[in-house]
Amino acid sequence: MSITERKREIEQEWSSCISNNNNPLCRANFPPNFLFGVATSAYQVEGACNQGGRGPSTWDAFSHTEGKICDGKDADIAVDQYHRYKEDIDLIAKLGFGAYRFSISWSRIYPDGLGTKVNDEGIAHYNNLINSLLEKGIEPYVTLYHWDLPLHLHESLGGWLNESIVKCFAIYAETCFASFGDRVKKWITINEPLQTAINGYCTGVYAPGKNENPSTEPYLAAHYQLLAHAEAVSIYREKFKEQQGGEIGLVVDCEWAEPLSDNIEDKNAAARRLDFQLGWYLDPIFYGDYPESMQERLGDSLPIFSQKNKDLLRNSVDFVGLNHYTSRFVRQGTDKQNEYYRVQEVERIAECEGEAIGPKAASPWLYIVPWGIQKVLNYIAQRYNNPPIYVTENGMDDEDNDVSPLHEMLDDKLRVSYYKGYLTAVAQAVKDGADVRGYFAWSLLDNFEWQYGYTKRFGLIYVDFKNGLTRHLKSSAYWFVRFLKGGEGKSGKEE
Ligand code: PNW
Repeated sequence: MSITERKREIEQEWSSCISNNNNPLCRANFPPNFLFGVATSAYQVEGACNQGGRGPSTWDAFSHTEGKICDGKDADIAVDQYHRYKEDIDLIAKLGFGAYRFSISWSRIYPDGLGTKVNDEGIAHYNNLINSLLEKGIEPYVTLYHWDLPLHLHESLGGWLNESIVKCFAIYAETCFASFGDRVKKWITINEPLQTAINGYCTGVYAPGKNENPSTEPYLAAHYQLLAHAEAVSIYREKFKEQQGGEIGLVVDCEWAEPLSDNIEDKNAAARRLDFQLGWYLDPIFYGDYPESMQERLGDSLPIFSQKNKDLLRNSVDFVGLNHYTSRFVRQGTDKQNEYYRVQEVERIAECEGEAIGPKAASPWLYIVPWGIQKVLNYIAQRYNNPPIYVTENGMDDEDNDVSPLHEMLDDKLRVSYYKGYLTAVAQAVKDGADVRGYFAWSLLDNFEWQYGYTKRFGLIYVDFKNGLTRHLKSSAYWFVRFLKGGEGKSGKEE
């Protein structure tokens, strides 16, 4: 079947499903207690890399290595949220969001990661951030690890490839629970362990940039991230949960994999693709081991869980965090792109014979496919017995551009339509019965987009990097203001 035919089929299904429901999209399409927030991560926004006693992270070293970041930039200053957090919190409040998902920089708490001496200035910074959020009625959702590993842990132990990192993470997590848990009620251990495993240890496009052992290291790095997650959760539940009354989860990411045709090879390929993204992390947590398809294909390259590991992992989430941006058609085939796809024996298709799965955003991997998020949410609900889910990231990027005047850059019509489409699909998944409790837009503001530096802009708020990092609301920010107030959220900037 051609991509054009398959796409037409799905889009017909999708539009009839939407037109059967109350349009246009508005806040009232979601349950009254459904939470809306915005998200960022420490390395991408904080800056102040040598201030406040922070130790270096693997991302500092990586971004300072020539050729790793496409515009040659780093996040030494980023958008300077370390100093401007009050201004940014005022903006979150002005937009009307009820929650802010941010991450703690591990090397601000323990500069060398070893967990011997805590950095009080780091603790003080996050206390200020958390207290300022609470003063404005904004709930903190705190990620402990969003990719910025203390450099010393990489250099001395080999980072995520060494089992002793589990203990280091546990000490760091415990310090955070003890210091902030009286006020933080939602914890996320690790952000997207998949991206760390693949981009950090297979393709090497993320820190620490390893690609020498692509058929083994990603699986080790994933294994120790899972064990570190489970250890932190067990500490939280044993020592803090009863008194503090919070919840803890893991954030996974998944592009939807839609079989290109109804034939069994393509359906199996799509199922494997989901196993190699989601099942890799969620099967050990909900079912006690890696998916069978991974065990079969990876053999000895896939580490083995001891009975003790399995017991610790089992049910180690109070909620699932899902980061979702895009989708692909999938068929059985040999994708030569890298070892990770080769072993899955899947071919991912975004464009074929001039037809794409959806309109393109700026990042080469990001196609706009609103129906995909409904399918991922329903898939998680079905496969894992309907756990509580938060969409912890969703959004799209525009290309940075030196030519267009500011007012044009601010009028981000495509982003408004992205959010309308994806939120419609989330509301639909809720109606289908998925237990989705909240949704976080990525991102509050333009920031350091990893290997793309500052060339990609994901923000609801524009950051003017040439004029003192001033913040300017985009049309999408105004759209959220109206949507969150309960209006219809028509596009454009009318206020
Ligand atoms: C997420 N993919 O990463 C991260 O959590 C954010 O820090 C990041 O800024 C955001 O998405 C936008 O990129 C992803 O290729 C990166 O499918 C790449 C993919 C998915 C998620």
